[in-house]
Amino acid sequence: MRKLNVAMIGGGFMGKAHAMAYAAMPMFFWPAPAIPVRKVVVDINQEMADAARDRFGFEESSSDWKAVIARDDIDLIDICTPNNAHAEIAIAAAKAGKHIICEKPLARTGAEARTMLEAVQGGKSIHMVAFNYRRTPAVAFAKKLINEGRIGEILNFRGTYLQDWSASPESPLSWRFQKSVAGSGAVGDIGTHVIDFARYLVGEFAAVNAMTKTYVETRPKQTGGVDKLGVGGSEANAERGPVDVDDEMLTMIRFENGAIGSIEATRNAYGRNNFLTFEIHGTKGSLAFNYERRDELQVMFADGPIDARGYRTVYTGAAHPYGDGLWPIPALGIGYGETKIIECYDLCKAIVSGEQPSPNFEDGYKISLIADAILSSGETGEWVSLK
Ligand code: SOE
Repeated sequence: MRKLNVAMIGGGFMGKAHAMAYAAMPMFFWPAPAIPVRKVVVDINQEMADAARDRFGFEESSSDWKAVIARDDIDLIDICTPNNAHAEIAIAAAKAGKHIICEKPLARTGAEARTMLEAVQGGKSIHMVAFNYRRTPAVAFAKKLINEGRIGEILNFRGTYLQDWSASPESPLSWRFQKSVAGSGAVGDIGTHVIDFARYLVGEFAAVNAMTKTYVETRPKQTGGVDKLGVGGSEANAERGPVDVDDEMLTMIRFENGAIGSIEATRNAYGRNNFLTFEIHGTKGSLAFNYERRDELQVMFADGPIDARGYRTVYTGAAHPYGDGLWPIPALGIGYGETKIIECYDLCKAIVSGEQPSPNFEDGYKISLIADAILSSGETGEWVSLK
């Protein structure tokens, strides 16, 4: 069986998720398309790289990503760094002919994403952007029902991504609140996950009209280099620094196929945790999904009996997408880890087959353009066309 030597750059929250997926993927999907080998983990801080090696089961650690990319024995570069490092690493990896998986969003802006897309065009790299939530079996099942025409023509998409880890003004000023590092706030960090859903399930965006808002203008400076999500990552009475990204976005959408829709995203919604949802209305039925109940897809088919009209719950299991590799009984439980394991499976399949997976850098670029359009419309209040 083919082996793929992985170099993972960044050993934080995402590094943990990806390392776990490399180890677990062949346990779920067998025969595996390839066996990922956790070869080397990179962090600019050598001590953190050593700790990540031991914790995440890599053979080696390094603080020099350029030297790692230059190695002949590495097949796949996995970019789990903050957003400002994505482009430089991905472009170098593409030049070296490596396959690439890059955490989302692909880049800070559409222009930056374009440089990454151009770097892989015409080359031999397989490339993927880690919008993992579309790989939740219930979401892939929604896609299947839509493709089969089971809810007819799509009229409307209503999506949200609501979290509350930054609702407190005491939640520290991590890189996620700094435009120079993150590119944007809620728009890029979580709004892009819903944009990915909308493009995957409905189609291309024609135009957006948005509102954006920053609620918390300063935050206490973070202690330590590791990403902190929520209160507790700063010293008491720490000096405060400016936030220069959005806390909330709300956008209307016109799709190219005539459907309309909306997306709301914020990390300031007290009481919401990973409230990543969509509801889609079609001419023959409707679908609704909430990641906080990710084993379930709500389905409504309009040709059912009139006196039993309403949503019903389908629990995903062996009969649904990826069901042959996951757990044998519906509702045993799909988690964040499973979405990353499935992502790893699809990436390895793509590398072995030579066919680009989705979402790839072209999708990541288009999503970045939509994010730019939302931010620009948020400033002017005008519709922004994506044609
Ligand atoms: C923080 O909002 C975050 O970690 C996002 O960056 C991830 O993409 C999301 O999956 C979980 O929340």
